[in-house]
Amino acid sequence: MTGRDPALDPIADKVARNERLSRDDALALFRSNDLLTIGRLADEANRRKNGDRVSFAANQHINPTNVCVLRNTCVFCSFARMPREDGAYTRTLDEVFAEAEAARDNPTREFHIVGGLHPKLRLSYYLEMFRGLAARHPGVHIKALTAVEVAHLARIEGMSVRDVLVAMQDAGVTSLPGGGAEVFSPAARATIADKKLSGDEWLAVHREAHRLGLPSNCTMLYGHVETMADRVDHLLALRALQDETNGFLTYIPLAYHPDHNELGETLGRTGTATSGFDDLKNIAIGRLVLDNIPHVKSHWPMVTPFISQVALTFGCDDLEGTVVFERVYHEAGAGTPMWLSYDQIVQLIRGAGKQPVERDSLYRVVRTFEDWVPESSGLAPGVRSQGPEGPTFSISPRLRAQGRGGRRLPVLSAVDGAE
Ligand code: V47
Repeated sequence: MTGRDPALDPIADKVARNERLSRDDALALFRSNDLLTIGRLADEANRRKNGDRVSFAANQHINPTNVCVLRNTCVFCSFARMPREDGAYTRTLDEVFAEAEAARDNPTREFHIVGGLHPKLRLSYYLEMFRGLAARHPGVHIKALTAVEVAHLARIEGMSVRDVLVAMQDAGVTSLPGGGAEVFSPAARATIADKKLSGDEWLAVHREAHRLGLPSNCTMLYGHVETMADRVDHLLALRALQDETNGFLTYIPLAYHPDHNELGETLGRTGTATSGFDDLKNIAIGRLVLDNIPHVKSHWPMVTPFISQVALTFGCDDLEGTVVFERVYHEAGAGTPMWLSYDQIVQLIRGAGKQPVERDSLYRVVRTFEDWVPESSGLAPGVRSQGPEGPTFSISPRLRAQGRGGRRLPVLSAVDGAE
């Protein structure tokens, strides 16, 4: 239905009383098209936690390799390559350190490091990378390795997940990114992420990290083959772990991009994107259901800076940062910029009538902007007007979406991802 949805009335009462929403409430929200009510309720819940503040980090994404043992089976990803496939790359440590030089003499506070599951790169490569980055950029947090990368390293090293996390922490990692949390339901996973971590395994890595005092982010990939019930169960699993550990900092809904991957071709969705309507719903419902996670982040490279700006009145209080060069979604067809300048982000937040707050990886305040006037150049001191250039900062998308020679992808018949 469209227009005002009476099914949301009891949920509005619960939000007003600051009461936890049930599974049925969450389903009713996903099934409703009353976007303005959903957004208003999420805005109410967000204001209670975060007021008018909207945070962002000046960050730089680094993807050390795109070679991935899941290239043939993880059918929604466009980033992975076989070792000898066109476009495959693995950076030497010196190349990573050279790329990280883009963080010098500007406000960068976070390296966001994720990549493929390389069959041969050992834990020592990553530990040396973290130590080298920490020594060269002592003011920059290292947010590194998704749960699936941590589990892969544990497997090839014959170590426990806990010991890998302890080694990462000793080498300077201060938090974990939220990726690799593909919808947890076995049915969706059978289609999109054969052989990848199960939901329970993903949660177990984050549980272990939280116990060690390493906070992390959590995500949900949406807009592919998942059902509304899958979305709800995914959010409830994140909420349950947060009740147990309180280690999640922020929740980030990840909008599926269908270009140059097998799933996108099979679904006939190449060249499309999730709808702005669904992007805003996912932000808002995430805010409403995840009542125990302090922040909800909108990832502008996936949903556009415009939707991210609107999301700030739909329950979102955190924006992905400067990024400096985004590969994962741009390989999958995202038409957004590869980076935004610090000033563009501040202006985006101000343009929504909110108070920008620059934060570090752990959500500690770095800077507020009460007296801030953009320089005549439009840029704050130390902020580049251009993104970095050179071969490291360019992308050539895959030539072949398919990883598996001619086998048919078991796409579910009961797809209500777009309902
Ligand atoms: O794990 C892969 C997703 C994730 C596609 O913690 C795709 O602050 C959409 O971890 N379409 C990696 N999504 C990114 C990630 C992340 C991103 C932003 C912020 C944070 C954070 C973490 O990207 C993967 C996977 O879930 N992904 N392929 C695709 N075609």
